[in-house]
Amino acid sequence: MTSLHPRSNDQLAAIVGRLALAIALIVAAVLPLGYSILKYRDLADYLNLMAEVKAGATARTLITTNPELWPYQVQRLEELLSAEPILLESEAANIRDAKDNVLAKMGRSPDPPVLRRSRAVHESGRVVGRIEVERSLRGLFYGTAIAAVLGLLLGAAVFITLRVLPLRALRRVTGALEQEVRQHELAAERAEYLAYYDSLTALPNRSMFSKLLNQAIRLARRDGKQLAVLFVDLDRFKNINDTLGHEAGDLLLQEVAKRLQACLRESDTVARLGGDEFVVLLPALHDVADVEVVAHKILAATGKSFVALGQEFRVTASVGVSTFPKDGDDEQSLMKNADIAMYQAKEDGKNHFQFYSAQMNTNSFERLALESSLRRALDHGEFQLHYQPKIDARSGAIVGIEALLRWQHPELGMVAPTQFIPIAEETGLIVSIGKWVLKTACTQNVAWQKMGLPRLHIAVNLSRRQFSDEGLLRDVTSILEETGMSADLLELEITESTLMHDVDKAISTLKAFRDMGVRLAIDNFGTGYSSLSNLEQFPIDTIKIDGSLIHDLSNHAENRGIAEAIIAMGRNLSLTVVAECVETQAQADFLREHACDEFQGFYFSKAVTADKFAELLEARTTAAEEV
Ligand SMILES: Nc1nc2c(ncn2[C@@H]2O[C@H](COP(=O)(O)OP(=O)(O)OP(=O)(O)O)[C@@H](O)[C@H]2O)c(=O)[nH]1
Ligand SMILES: [Mg+2]
Repeated sequence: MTSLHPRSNDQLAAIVGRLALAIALIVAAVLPLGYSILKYRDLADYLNLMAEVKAGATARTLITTNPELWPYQVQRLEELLSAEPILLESEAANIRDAKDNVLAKMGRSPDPPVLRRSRAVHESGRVVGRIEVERSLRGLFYGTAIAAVLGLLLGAAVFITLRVLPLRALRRVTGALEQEVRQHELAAERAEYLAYYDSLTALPNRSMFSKLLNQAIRLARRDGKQLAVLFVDLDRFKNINDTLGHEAGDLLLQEVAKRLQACLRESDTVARLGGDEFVVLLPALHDVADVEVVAHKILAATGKSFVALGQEFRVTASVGVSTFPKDGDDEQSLMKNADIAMYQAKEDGKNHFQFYSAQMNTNSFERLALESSLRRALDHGEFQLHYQPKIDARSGAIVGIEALLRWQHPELGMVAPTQFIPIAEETGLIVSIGKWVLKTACTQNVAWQKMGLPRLHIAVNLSRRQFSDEGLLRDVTSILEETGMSADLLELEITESTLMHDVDKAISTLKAFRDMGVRLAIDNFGTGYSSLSNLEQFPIDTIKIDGSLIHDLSNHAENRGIAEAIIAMGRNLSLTVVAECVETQAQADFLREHACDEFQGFYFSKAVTADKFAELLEARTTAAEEV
């Protein structure tokens, strides 16, 4: 296909033209030349014949005549000549004697140039004279001239035919081929478009962005300039798809694409990486402060309301920024770090922008490492449960247990739950980890009872994801069956924020547990989600005052007020009120004074292993018996 270059077409046309000219010239030359050669030959043959005939006739006459007398017989000779075929006007015939003198002549001397042919006349074996026939060549010249004109005309016709027709055919063929080539080019352009552009928004895609970014990095490096990469991800975009449908989601993405383009300069690039994720390149930055201006513009542009399918709604975006050369000097690190910064912006509450910092990377590396080892932790038996006693505020006896998850990482040592629970929650691993916790706690409690230790209820924490997991009720039921622990010995602790997430669903789940006989506690109570008044609607047995309130009891009158109110209300609702994180005598005294039911905290005991807990329980039981 590439051989159909316009230049090669021109070359072909030139060759055809030259060939046509050569053939036309040959035709133009051959016609007069052929004519003149043939005519000349005819003429020469004719003159030869004439001379022959006349010579024969003359010789016959001479047989009866004495050549010596010839000069006197001119009359007779002329008669001889004219007795032969009539000469044309342009022809003449002569009789010459042996000395070449003209003896007799017939006809007017023809106009020059003249073609002559002669024959010797013999007499008794001796040449006695010659017969000469001549003819003017002018006729031949005129004929040749006419043939030349005709030749030229024919040559011209040949030239035109040979030159125009093949070119027209060539043009037809090349036209068809060019069309085919064009179609191929269009298909190639389309393929290139699909390879480098996003079909939904018509923005450049990841591959195109990668090219542009690499180019911009090279230029910035050469010119000693900076550049910025901004990752833009819409916040809670899934909600839009879920509530308004995928089609509205698509319209929104298209609108966001337009708005992003509109708030950028022509030299900037915006691309769609996929889903609700866009990326912006600000090349050749003079000042990093300019990035903030653009980031604000992006947030403002996405934050304005949208109308889709007749409904008005809003979305926000989170933006992460990395700059060259500070945060990375190649495509990969700039993209990764902008992504990390964007993640951080999401973590920090979304709807804002965040510049990358090296600290984030450490966090995300750690996070990544934790995530992958967390996946193996269950199979490798790296989880343990520690048990913390709940103490009766008045008697000081152990009246309950809380099972607390610990992760003994093979390299990192003990990993705090605050570090890994959010990851387990996000990755969904929490569901299987949660089942393990439940089963282990129940098994352990049953084992202690078999050892003759008191019958205590054991509390297990449920995370938000576990609580909303469809299989939770089924799992709890089967674990109780498997381990043989009585349902009334199990207490499930759910945080206040989990309950408030979807109140109706929470109430129905809690009721189902209540029907099974399982106890329910609200954990971390008092951190501000629910008002005390709506506590009534939840079928619960226990509220646990959040540790942060207890911690600041002595310094904050406000906290003391809240704690007092919680305890009072708990009593009103006949709930058991447990104070978490009790660490000092003063805290214990205050709580006891206000009739808090149970304590948990370092003041009595930290969370310990199963063996230690058994010892603790045994010691307390013995002490109580002795009293
Ligand atoms: N309508 C539409 N939705 C898409 C498209 N591609 C991906 N999505 C959806 O976009 C959502 C992107 O999810 P995320 O950005 O991870 O989640 P999010 O809901 O925006 O939450 P955050 O970003 O964490 O605030 C997913 O629900 C995808 O199903 C698309 O082409 N059209
Ligand atoms: Mg998103």
